[in-house]
Amino acid sequence: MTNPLHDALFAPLAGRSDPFIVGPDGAAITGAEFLGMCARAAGAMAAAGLKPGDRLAVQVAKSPAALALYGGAVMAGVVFLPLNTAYTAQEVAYFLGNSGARLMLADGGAEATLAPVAESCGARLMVLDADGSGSFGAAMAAAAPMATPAPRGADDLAALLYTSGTTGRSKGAMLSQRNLLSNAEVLVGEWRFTAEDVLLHALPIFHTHGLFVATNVMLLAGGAMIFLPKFDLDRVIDMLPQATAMMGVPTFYTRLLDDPRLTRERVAHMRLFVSGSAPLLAETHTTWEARTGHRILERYGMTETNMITSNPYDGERRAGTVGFPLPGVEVRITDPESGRDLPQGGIGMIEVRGPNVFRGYWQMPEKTAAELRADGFFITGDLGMFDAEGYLHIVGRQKDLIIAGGYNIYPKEIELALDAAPGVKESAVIGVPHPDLGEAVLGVIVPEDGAAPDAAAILSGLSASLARFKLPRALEIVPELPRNTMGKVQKAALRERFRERFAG
Ligand code: MCA
Ligand code: AMP
Repeated sequence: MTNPLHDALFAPLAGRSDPFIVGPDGAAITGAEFLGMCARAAGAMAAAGLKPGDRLAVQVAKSPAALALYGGAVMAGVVFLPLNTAYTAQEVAYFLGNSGARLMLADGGAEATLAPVAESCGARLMVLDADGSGSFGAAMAAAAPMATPAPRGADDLAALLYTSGTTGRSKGAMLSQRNLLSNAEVLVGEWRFTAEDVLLHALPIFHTHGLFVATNVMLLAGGAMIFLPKFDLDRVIDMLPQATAMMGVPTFYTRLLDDPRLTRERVAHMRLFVSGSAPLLAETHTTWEARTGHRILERYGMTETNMITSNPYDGERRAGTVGFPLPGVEVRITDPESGRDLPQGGIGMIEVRGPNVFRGYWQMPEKTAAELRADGFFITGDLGMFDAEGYLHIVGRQKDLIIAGGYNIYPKEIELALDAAPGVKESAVIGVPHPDLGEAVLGVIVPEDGAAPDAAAILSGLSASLARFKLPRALEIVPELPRNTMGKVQKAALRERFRERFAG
């Protein structure tokens, strides 16, 4: 037995004396050096007692050393569980408890806060800072590099990525080696990535987009990455002339468009701009083309499915659509009530099947059964339709979800916290248009009789338990929530009423 993900993505680094990762300061790490870092990370994981199949939770700042943890986990056969660095200790406690992770790696600055959380969940806590220091950094330096990767099969788990749910409880999406590798292979081909490419990487590496789509594609293609700690407009503008491709969320593109330094000359040699994770406005697409001469390639994906559809590399990239199903991926549109296939042009539930589709939710068989049909199709919760030329249009979401700057925010979780706040009788949380983030979170609260809730105090109370990006950008106080005859809150009416709340 081999280890397919290691063999396809990481093993080829051994022969590379050219840069694989270039930092913002120009410091380069060759492919072979990066592989060495991965092998030492794998060695340190084994030395810490991790066995194949164990979960490793990681909440560390983006850095080459942090990325090497992913490679190390693949090599050691350990299931990689990356966490948003914005998550609070309370949120982390849920992920550790639910996943049963044996080891958690954190930034030094978070050690004191996370130590009791890790202890109560039975996980060991070690530190890896962005410069490679900390107790795990020391363990990596001391470890014997893992010489032979742990044997793994295509169906073995490579990663556990938590995605929130409509009930407010996060679910761990189990991603196998096959899920990740099949998608990387398809994307390299569809988007024509080669060893000549240099990807400007400014996405976080705790989500599918930055971790798997961007990194796996570059590993498989044998190219290089300019690796920025985060999306920093000045740095991105500076680095664009050295890259051939960039992958981003729509906010990257709107922020760049707002800057006069984005010119046709600056991106003249770029080969490809990819957008995903949230809807790219058709207006952004056309304005980008007018300013730069490039047509952004929009694609569609999900944590549970990796990438599903893509606009074509050759051929028309149609604004406002997410293109065609990727090779090997089946997409059907069904009636949300009956589950029956709809004829072409009908608007319904987007369902997906293929080697890219995950293996279910970690220890949640009922939730898996509710979203993954017996015939293998996954129910995305997105509503869409195919046009006459076969382009998929996403027209809405059946799931109650807000996407702000590419981060998913589930209203239920915030409503539960708001409902528990002093002076609040009930609440509704909605997403409304936002010029920078696409959508932003707005809380609508009904006060208890005679109460005058203090919005600032409520929001500061919420920040103890919820990551900052989930916090409502504003709270609106209303005497009552609009409800239909069944008593269900009419969020569409609220969204309409407050649609200008963050305008311009
Ligand atoms: C930061 N903040 C946010 C967001 N990001 N609030 C709402 N939504 C956000 N996305 C808040 C911070 O908490 C902070 O609040 C303030 O904004 C500024 O923080 P800062 O770190 O400076 O933020 P930024 O640099 O402006 O970040 C915005 C960003 C970033 C560049 C758009 O969010 C980003 O990189 N997003 C990419 C997300 C992504 O990779 N998604 C892929 C998911 P305060 O001022 O109160 O402290 S994978 C996926 O969806 C599927 C699979 C797919 O198809 O790809
Ligand atoms: P996540 O759960 O973080 O993986 O987010 C997946 C969701 O992001 C999908 O179900 C879609 O609602 C949304 N999404 C991803 N790409 C696009 C896109 N190009 N256009 C519209 N929505 C998108």
